[in-house]
Amino acid sequence: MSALETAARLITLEGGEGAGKSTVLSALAQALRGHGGEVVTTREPGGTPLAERIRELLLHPDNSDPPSADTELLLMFASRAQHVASVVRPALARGAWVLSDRFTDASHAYQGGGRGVDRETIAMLESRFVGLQPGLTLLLDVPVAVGRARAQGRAAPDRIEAEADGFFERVRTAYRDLATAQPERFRVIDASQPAERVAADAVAALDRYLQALSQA
Ligand code: Z5A
Repeated sequence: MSALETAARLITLEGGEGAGKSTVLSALAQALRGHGGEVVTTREPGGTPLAERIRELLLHPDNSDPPSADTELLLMFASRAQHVASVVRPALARGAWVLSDRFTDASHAYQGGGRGVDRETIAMLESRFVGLQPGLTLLLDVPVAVGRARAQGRAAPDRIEAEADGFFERVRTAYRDLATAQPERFRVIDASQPAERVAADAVAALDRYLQALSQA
């Protein structure tokens, strides 16, 4: 991890299913725009036309030939490599803020925690094909049952959403372990609160981060 460059203007949102990332993202984007400058909102897997096509492969519910854990990991990183090269790095280079709904921490949590891929393999891919980490990561933490109940209104679960509760419990544990290991980068938000409260806590954490940056 130490070989990664920290990009202060890269801010990421993480959390389990139904944590409310999409809901919070717009509040954060609005707050960031209030501070001036360009704000690029994006997501993973996806964020470019090619990466969005890889996303479709990853999430397609047809399980007749499901990807192995390694294939899933490599597709996540193929999508991310394209996203970093085409969107994230160019935006950072022109001085924009980049606000991403998920980034590499999701691979540590889902492919590492959820699927059991070893940490060293993921760290190697991160170091080789990403090379940077966010200055701030907001982890929207919610009990699995609460998040899954929120997401239940959807027409049909995608391939990963169709996983059992045990998978999502491992994902949640992995995310919390990442946050504990890197307290300088992570802020954990209690996402079991009402949506307005979650958004307000996220915006307050962002404001504190911006304040600290301006004094650095
Ligand atoms: N994945 C991976 O495995 N490895 C990787 O490296 C990456 C991703 C990058 C797609 O990601 C999948 O890819 C995801 C992880 C995996 N699989 N799963 N599960 P995604 O981020 O696009 O998909 P998602 O996690 O399934 O998103 P989501 O369920 O839509 O989560 P969300 O954006 O956090 O939730 P939301 O859309 O804002 O809210 C969901 C519903 O809850 C909605 O009806 C809201 O109105 C409601 N909501 C939101 N907040 C609240 C509160 N506070 N109270 C009550 N109701 C709320």
